[in-house]
Amino acid sequence: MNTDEIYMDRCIEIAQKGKFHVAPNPMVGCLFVSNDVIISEGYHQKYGGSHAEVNAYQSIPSDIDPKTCDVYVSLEPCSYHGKTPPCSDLLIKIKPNRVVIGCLDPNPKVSGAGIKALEDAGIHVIVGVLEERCEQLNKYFFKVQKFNLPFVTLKWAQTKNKFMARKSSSKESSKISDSRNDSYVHELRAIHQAILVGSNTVNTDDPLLNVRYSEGNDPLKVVLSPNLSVDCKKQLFSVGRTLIYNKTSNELFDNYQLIKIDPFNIEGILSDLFERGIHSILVEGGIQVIQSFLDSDLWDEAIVIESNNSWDDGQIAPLLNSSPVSLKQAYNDNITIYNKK
Ligand code: AOF
Ligand code: ZN
Repeated sequence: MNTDEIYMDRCIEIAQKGKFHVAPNPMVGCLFVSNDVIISEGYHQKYGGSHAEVNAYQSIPSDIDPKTCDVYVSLEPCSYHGKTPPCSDLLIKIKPNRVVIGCLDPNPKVSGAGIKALEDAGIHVIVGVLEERCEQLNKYFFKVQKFNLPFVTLKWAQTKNKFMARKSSSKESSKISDSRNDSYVHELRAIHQAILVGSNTVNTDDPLLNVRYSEGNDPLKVVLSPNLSVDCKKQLFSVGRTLIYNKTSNELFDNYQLIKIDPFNIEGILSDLFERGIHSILVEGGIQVIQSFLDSDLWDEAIVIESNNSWDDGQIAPLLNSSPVSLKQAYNDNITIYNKK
């Protein structure tokens, strides 16, 4: 890595400290560097709170002139008044030596306008340092800004011989993944704004779908139940809020809401969730629901947790025809991540 990349790598690292609190905003990290020394660091900590550039600027020691600094920031500085004022105005006021940017902000309200404002003010700007990693850091945000649809992560566990669930008549335990990976799964729940399952999963497993083994907030719960066969007495309905997508009814209850989608299809459901401000969804099953996302081609990433034990029979997991982008061993499981394309 060259010097600019080393500093950008640090921006990416500190940006991630905001991962449980900034959604649907992006995670952003920023450094002020002078004479090859990091003078201050800042990251976007909380949705609605000040941006990375402001936080970094505010921690510059009083004996340092920010004009002498190079500013590193993982996302193009914003150029419009949102919940906070434009970071490009702050940087123009400081007029640092250079501004080094990881990637463009895909938000149509910014999208190059932040860079233009800095350049028009005579600031030396460099764009595209560790660009792919900076974009990947905010893959949910990029998907939403470009396509007006939420980012969809499919997640399931399968045995070594590819069974994902027991036969419906079976009384045997259906737990597949190593319990030591529960914190990983719960972190996945916490970094998505919604968690989605089908009515069979609710009726059969009676899951809570909340975050218990990780830091972070509980996602909004979403149940697909085209014929309203879901049992609303199950425990997930006793806490938080749940949306039930179905073919026939719109109705509001204390803890859940029925939402009619006609014709009932994944695209209609995702558009409705997007309209409700949901930008990332973790699909946790079961087989039919995951298969319907695969069939409609409306998914972005699949995370498959494969245990090293086998079952005699069961229901076969979906088959993916994408190549894996990463594979890691975690306790007794292998976790493989696939991208749609
Ligand atoms: C930055 N630095 O740290 C972040 C940026 O409503 P606001 O004011 O919080 O603005 C949100 C938008 O600002 C968000 O959609 C994205 O375009 C940009 N995020 N920009 O310069 C930051 N988090
Ligand atoms: Zn900003």
